[in-house]
Amino acid sequence: MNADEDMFTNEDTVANMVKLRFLDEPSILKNLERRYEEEEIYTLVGSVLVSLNPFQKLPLYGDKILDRYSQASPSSEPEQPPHIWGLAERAYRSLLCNWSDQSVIVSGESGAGKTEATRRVLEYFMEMSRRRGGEDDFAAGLEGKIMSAQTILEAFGNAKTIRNDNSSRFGKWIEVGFSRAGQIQGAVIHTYLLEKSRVVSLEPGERNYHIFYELLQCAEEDEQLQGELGLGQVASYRLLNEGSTFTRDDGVVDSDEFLHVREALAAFGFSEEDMSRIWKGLAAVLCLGNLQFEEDQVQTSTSVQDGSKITNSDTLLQAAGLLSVSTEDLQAALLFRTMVDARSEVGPPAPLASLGALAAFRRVRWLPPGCSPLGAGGAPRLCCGQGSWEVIWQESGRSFASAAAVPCAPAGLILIGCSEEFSEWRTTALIAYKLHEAKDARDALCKAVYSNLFNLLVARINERLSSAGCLGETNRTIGMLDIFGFEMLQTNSFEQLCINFCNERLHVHFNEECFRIEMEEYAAEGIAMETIEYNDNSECVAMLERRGTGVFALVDDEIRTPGGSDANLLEKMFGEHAKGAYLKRASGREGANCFRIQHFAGQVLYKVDGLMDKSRDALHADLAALLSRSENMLVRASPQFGKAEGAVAPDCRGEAELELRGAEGPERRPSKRAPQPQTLGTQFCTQLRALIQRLNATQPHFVKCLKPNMEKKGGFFVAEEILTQLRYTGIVGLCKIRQVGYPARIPQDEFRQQFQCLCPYRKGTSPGQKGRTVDDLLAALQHTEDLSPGRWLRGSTKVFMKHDQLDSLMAAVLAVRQAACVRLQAATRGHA
Ligand code: AD9
Ligand code: MG
Repeated sequence: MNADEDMFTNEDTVANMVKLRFLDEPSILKNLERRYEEEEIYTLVGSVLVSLNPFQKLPLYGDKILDRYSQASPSSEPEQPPHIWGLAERAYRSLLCNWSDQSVIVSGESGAGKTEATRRVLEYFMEMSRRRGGEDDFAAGLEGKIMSAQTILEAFGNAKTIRNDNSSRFGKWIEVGFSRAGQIQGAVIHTYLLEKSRVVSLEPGERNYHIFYELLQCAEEDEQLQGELGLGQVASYRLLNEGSTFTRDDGVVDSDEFLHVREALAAFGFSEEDMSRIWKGLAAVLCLGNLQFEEDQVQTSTSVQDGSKITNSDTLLQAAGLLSVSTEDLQAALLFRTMVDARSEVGPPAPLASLGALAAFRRVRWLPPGCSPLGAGGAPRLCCGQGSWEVIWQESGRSFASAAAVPCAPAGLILIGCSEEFSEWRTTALIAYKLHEAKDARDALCKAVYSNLFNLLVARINERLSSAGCLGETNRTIGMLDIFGFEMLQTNSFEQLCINFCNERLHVHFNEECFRIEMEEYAAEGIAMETIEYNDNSECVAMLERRGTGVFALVDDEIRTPGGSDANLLEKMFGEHAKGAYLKRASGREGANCFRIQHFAGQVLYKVDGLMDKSRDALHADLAALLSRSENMLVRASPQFGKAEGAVAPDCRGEAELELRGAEGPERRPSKRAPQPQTLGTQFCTQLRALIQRLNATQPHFVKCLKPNMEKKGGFFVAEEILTQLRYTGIVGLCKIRQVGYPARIPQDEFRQQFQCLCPYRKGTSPGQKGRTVDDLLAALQHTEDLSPGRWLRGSTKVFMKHDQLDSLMAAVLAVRQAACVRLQAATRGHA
């Protein structure tokens, strides 16, 4: 009976599942379940670490345990039980020994333990850095700051959901730079797709972002803060009470956490004043969320329209105060939008008077000193750019753009595409928002303020964590990816499409690493292996991301199409992809507005409604302009912080294009006009491509987190739940390829050195004799039955073996050495 069989029949467990004799689903499940019962939450499949959430504190992470992993030599490593720190050590050692970039890729569903695992890995690197750091204050400061960054990101980017009390509502990739001495030199954090919709709507049992509750709980006991912000009870805010859940169940006290956030912000150089601006921004969001509207007939300078009005003017006043904008401006931006009327034909009014009036209206200098509107070069022109209006003028036959953008759209006449004679004019009109539009504008403003704040915090964190060149040529990096797991909800929309696309793409990367590379290695060694079937999902990824015809490209295309609609988009998708295997029409029962995608992890039904709006992620120019006029610099946050999220993207592309047509090749001084806003879908695809490119340039270390039960209960293992996750995380497939394959690979020279002691030499030859080939040795080892048929293969440069074959050879070597030792001792005694 071999060792594995022994383990299996003794109802023992194996720490590395490739050693299981039967690698079928029941055996994998049983192994994991038994280990879970024994509080062994970590198990390996080859080098991939499987981590089961214990939902309880286990004595797995003390200093002594860390020492065990940090001091383990590569040869003693297999004796250490699998552990997240074992994986961290492998990445760290690889970085230092091979001097190459590494990545730790953590995946799993919500609440499976990804963020905890990432935290442990970071903790390990920081400890290693500290141990090698001596008196280096800079590095010591960085280590503390990396932890502070986690505190800030979790407060602003995590929330209680049904599935996890501390659910990360954004994806993150943290890249840490190390010196040759193994010390941390800096870090950069990239964030992906903060869930903005949470700011304005909550499911039952869920909370908004932690920071709101932390702030409110602290303000209750802090008179000064209360006085500044004038906050009420948690339950009095619509944005917080929709989920009817106000507390966390995981024992974390919101007011304590607030103090940690303050300390962490201070560590990143936020002054008391800055913090006060942040709290005001948050209080403003809460206040805005409480604004109430009702239908109303409204009068503009040109017409009477069906619009709406705000019914709680005291809240409006408070919100404007907290946002540091004028009450009139806020009210106007929430009730009206300015529209350029492309069809109007208005004759040229007196140019000087009109331009002068516009300038006065906006109280900004819209021409640079010394340049008059009617200067020798020609006349100025107003253009709609990213949330603001700018002036283009000509001087000596050359075009220039204004250095300072004019921050608001004037209601009235706008001069566009003008020639020297001022012959082209368009009018703008104020359009009143209908009731639901006004509510949408309010919610859009809440989301924009919050996501701007989040992006700004990430930007500041990165500014302080990364020093020049910290991730550059002289250092190497370890990146850690903690990203949202696959989602299959009752109603799936744009967010799920992005999340599932991301998982689909990462699964391709995992497949490539584990399967294709494995097969390629056999091929390169001239070994014919039976093709191993695996769930290759790269076609599904191509269908989603292909330029021009991919699902995301079709969404963009429909957004750009005048009169584009959800229904048209659906037809475009079916026209392009329904003949393939991955996108199908939903059945009539499921709804005509739905489509299905066959993801690697299962079929998901998506609703097309709102897909375009969510990807467009537009904040109307008037609202963007309102924020840009705030006196609170954190609310005013530059759109550049919004790049990742497309935060301030004016809904005026058509108008901007129209108006820019006349501005041929203006030379910018400096250029202030931002490029055309990208859709959120395109931004995400670009980000993901960059991430994959980065991952491809690293040596990966995978952690697959599993959630043993949905009740978040300690010690409770639900086999069906685990089985589903085993399938879609690719663990079952991975086990199979490992079992079919030959995981131990030893270069031939090394093999000869290691194992030639096992073979008797022919008379007249010496052990070191060069003439002995690996084939001679292999033949001899077969003869002595140290090598068993079917447990090994000879490649062109390596010898491939099953794990049990390697184990038995190693055991034989050990026995030979021990025997030699005994002989030596006996001989020494004989001499004496
Ligand atoms: V989400 O996709 O962000 O919603 P994660 O990140 O996968 O999710 P998280 O790491 O937040 O899950 O873990 C959820 C909870 O499980 C934690 O708050 C802990 O209470 C618990 N957990 C996870 N891992 C461990 C562990 N190794 N030991 C003890 C753990 N508790
Ligand atoms: Mg998380």
